[in-house]
Amino acid sequence: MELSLSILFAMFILLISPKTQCYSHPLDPLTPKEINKIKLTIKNSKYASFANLTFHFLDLEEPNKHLVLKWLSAPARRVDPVPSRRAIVVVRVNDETREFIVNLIHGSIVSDKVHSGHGYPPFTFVELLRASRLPFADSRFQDSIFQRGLNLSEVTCLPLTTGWFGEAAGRRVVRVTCFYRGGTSNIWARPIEGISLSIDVEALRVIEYIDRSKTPLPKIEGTEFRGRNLNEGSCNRNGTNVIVAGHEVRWSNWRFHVGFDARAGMIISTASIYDSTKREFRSVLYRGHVSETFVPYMDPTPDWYYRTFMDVGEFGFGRSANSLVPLMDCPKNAVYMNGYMAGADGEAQEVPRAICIFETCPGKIAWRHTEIGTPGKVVISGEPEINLVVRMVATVGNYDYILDWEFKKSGLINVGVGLTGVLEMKATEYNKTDQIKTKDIYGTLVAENTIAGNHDHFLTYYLDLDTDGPDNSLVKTTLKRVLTKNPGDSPRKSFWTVVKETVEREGEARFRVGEEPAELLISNPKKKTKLGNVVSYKVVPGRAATSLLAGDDYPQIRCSYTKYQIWVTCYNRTERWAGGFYADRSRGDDGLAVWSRRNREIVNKDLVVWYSVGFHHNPVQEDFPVMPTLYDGFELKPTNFFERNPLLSELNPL
Ligand SMILES: *[C@@H]1O[C@H](CO)[C@@H](O)[C@H](O)[C@H]1NC(C)=O
Ligand SMILES: *[C@@H]1O[C@H](CO)[C@@H](O)[C@H](O)[C@H]1NC(C)=O
Ligand SMILES: *[C@@H]1O[C@H](CO)[C@@H](O)[C@H](O)[C@H]1NC(C)=O
Ligand SMILES: *[C@@H]1O[C@H](CO)[C@@H](O)[C@H](O)[C@H]1NC(C)=O
Ligand SMILES: CC(=O)N[C@H]1CO[C@H](CO)[C@@H](O)[C@@H]1O
Ligand SMILES: [Cu+2]
Repeated sequence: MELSLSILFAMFILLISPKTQCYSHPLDPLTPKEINKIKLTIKNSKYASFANLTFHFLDLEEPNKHLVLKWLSAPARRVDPVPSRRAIVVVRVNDETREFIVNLIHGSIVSDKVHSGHGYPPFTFVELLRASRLPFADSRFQDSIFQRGLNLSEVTCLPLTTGWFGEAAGRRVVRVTCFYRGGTSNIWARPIEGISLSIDVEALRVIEYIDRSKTPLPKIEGTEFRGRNLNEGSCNRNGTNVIVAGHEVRWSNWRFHVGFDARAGMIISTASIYDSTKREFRSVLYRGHVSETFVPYMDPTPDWYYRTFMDVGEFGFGRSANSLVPLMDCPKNAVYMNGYMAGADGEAQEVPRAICIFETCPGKIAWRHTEIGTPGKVVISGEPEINLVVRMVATVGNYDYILDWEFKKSGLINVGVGLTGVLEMKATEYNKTDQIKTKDIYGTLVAENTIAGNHDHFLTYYLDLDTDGPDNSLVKTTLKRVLTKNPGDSPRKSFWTVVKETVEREGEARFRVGEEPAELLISNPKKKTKLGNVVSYKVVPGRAATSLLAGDDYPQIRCSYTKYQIWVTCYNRTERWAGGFYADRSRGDDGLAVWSRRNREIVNKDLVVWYSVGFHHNPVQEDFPVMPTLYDGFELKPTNFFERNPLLSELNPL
């Protein structure tokens, strides 16, 4: 009796499980089980016989936003099935790029089409690994190394993407450049200058071999950067104030979802903040993540001109995510989240501790006041800042990008980028600047025989802000100087006033930071405070940096959006990757600048803000052999969103 009951029970579970299968959030990233199911769905399709099918992109298809918002607002959302669960998959098969949509509930292919436009999907690690090994089997390369008196076993070769420079025909090619370790762990410091190989990653063939010069190898002394001890983070709070349930995070007055995928890396979704006056959560950000990066080097010479990387689209920030090191990358109170993605074979891969979440006490004052105006009394009140940080670190070749989302109880979100790691370096005959005979060395002599090249970094964020609801307008508030007209009226000759203007179309919604004294608000025209001010969030920019390249320079054609730091467009589920979906060898016919050119109306619409954190990097000697972290970022700041300072309110919404 007992036995048969339990068997019945087990059958019951089996029967009901497909139907009641539910996820804790519709934007949850794909699970390893789902990734493997997708792999099987495609491997069992008519492509079963193609042994060389490789997976290049595999991500949750973003569900329709209105369904997600409906699901979120339903009281029974923990048990309701999610609206849909579909994946976008891009493979290379039979010399073609194929795009699939896979229905995860039914395990079926919903659509299957060939990508016929320009550009290619990201490279897989397997392809890059194979390409970087290929030179070692090439006798010309062996000779070049031998002639330089170097040992082949001490050489490391690394594949670089090649960009696009007007060629008509396309091919999936990487350029391989090599370095001499000879005992150092800082391989980037000892480039074997002058050797350049172009490799067709699909045919796995060297299609061009050049050995140009015998520039000396930079010496090993001073290149090592290991040996520092780990220091504990200074903030010793024990993290019990953070609640992480699945991918959802609750902390203080904030609630948001943290996702991960191979391309964007960390993704913040459905962030809302509790308003203790209204006694409800109010939406702030529907989705935010790094959308593309652009890193052009400023060296036009043959082995360097093509270095114009788009790391997110060509490799992927998630694919480059580190397993964070406790106490070095994150303080001891951090909680961790794993990341999952598909390998080249479609099989699920885990990145343990891809994201960390921790409370931090930055030693700043959140607010304070000393009041001596009350007779016989001194009133002092205030509180220290305690914030919540969500972090990941992507290492793309030589560079390490630290990506932080810092949430504050005041409603402010600080999005920070830290650049560290090792510079991209070039060997030279010069040991001192006074030996330099050429007009330009395209960088700085950072060590003997070593030039670190000038370059830019642009990290473009996708920010689907939903200020108190999806329908928003972009309001530009400009500070205008007013001259007092009648000399008799006031001893003052001038003052400034605020002129507000709603931006009507995408064509006018692109801005350079610092060009004029203006602030950009994402306002909800239907929501006002009790006093009548329009509920808004402000985009507070960081340092000003736009691309200085000529508009018709090929890398600039591919990343033309970097001419402006801030863009606002209409929300469109498919418009997420600023440099275009197929970034490798792209030609600028997809992406932010193209979408904006449609000049859609943006008044009282669902809007997306694109913000590029930019750095012009002229390296200095302190950046050698490893760079002290360089920080920048921007803020999203509540602006007449609350009735008053939210720090004074009762916080606990739970
Ligand atoms: C190459 O290896 C040999 C044997 O280990 C060593 O003696 C020699 O110094 C190496 N040459 C260079 C340039 O590192
Ligand atoms: C965390 O810190 C609080 C206050 O210092 C303490 O009461 C609590 O026991 C600590 N919890 C853990 C898990 O260490
Ligand atoms: C640069 O230094 C190397 C040794 O590090 C030496 O062999 C070479 O002669 C020097 N070059 C010049 C131009 O001084
Ligand atoms: C959404 O974006 C895609 C790609 O840019 C475009 O083809 C489509 O027309 C857009 N849809 C709307 C409603 O604008
Ligand atoms: C079945 C098939 O085409 N296999 C090929 C896949 O690619 C590798 C590397 O190019 C070849 O060695 C296999 O023969
Ligand atoms: Cu740099």
